[in-house]
Amino acid sequence: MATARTSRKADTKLAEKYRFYLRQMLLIRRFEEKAGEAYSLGKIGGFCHLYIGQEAVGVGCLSQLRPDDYLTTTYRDHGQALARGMTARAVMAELFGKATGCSRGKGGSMHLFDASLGFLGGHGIVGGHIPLTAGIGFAIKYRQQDQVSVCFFGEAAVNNGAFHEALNMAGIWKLPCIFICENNRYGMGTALDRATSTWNISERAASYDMAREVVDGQDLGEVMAAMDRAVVRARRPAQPTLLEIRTYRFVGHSMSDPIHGHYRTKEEVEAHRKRDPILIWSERLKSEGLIDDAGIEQFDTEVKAEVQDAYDFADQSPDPEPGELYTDVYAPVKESA
Ligand SMILES: Cc1ncc(C[n+]2csc(CCOP(=O)(O)OP(=O)(O)O)c2C)c(N)n1
Ligand SMILES: [Mg+2]
Repeated sequence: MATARTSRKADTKLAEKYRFYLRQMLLIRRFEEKAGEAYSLGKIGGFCHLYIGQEAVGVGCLSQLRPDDYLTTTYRDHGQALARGMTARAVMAELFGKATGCSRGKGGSMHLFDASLGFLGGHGIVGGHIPLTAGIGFAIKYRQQDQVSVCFFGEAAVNNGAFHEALNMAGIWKLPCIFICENNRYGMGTALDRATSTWNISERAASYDMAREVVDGQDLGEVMAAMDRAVVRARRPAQPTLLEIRTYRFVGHSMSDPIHGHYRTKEEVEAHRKRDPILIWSERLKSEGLIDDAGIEQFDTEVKAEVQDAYDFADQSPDPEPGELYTDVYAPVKESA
């Protein structure tokens, strides 16, 4: 993990970071389990797409960004919001549609947003946000800055013209963009529901002038390394990248979709669960002597408490005032006197 030449101090810092990433993945897992529970109890309305199984993608990619970088994502956005530093309270309250949520209760699960974190949504239209990412990249380049513009989307988005237009322009204009395809093998509601390993997203983008990598999305170390390379390429002078990160969601597409039995078998899901990103990273840290079972247990206890606190906070928070229908969610919140 650390080379023999790195100092003991640097080693400790790295170890702390690696443990923190494990904690973040655990936080996302427990948060999503609680969100599923809250949905079943009728606390959350509308759609709710969980990130269980894909945690290493969000945590690994966002671990390589600076605070002033930007990202956009899909409706499957809770995990990335937490990994970017949004509090569990702000996310859970948004899921509950409460005034204390990150979008003041007006966005819900699919529209998490926090400009102060460069987290520019949470978008419900498949592929619709990919051109926004190119636009953000263009703005960065126009202002001669060195941030990067990152975008997460599912593999079904490559059937959408917006994907091709955005990647083409990003390649031509050399925009500081990183397009992250979370290839979880299923895009519900598309004609390709049953297609699995034949999907090769990277090859479908072969004509665009950018770097492309295929990455094992269950291995946090692999995700971090690929994202590190992409970020180095994207900062000035910019070269865009398409990362096809292969992963798997362990639960249904949304709360109305069964885990298995409809378009995938129980055996298939069980086989993928063996490559749980949290287990893989835990084993790696244990084998490096960076954590033990008691340490992992302690993280789990902490994040469960954090998630319970978020749930209670969301449950007890007020609904938005009716007058909020006429206000701009992106306008700064007025300080109360
Ligand atoms: C333009 C558009 N068409 C259809 C839908 C309905 N829809 C919602 S999610 C989804 C599947 C997307 O799958 P994928 O991009 O692989 O992401 P995943 O859900 O697997 O994370 C579809 C077709 C939509 N939201 N937007
Ligand atoms: Mg998919």
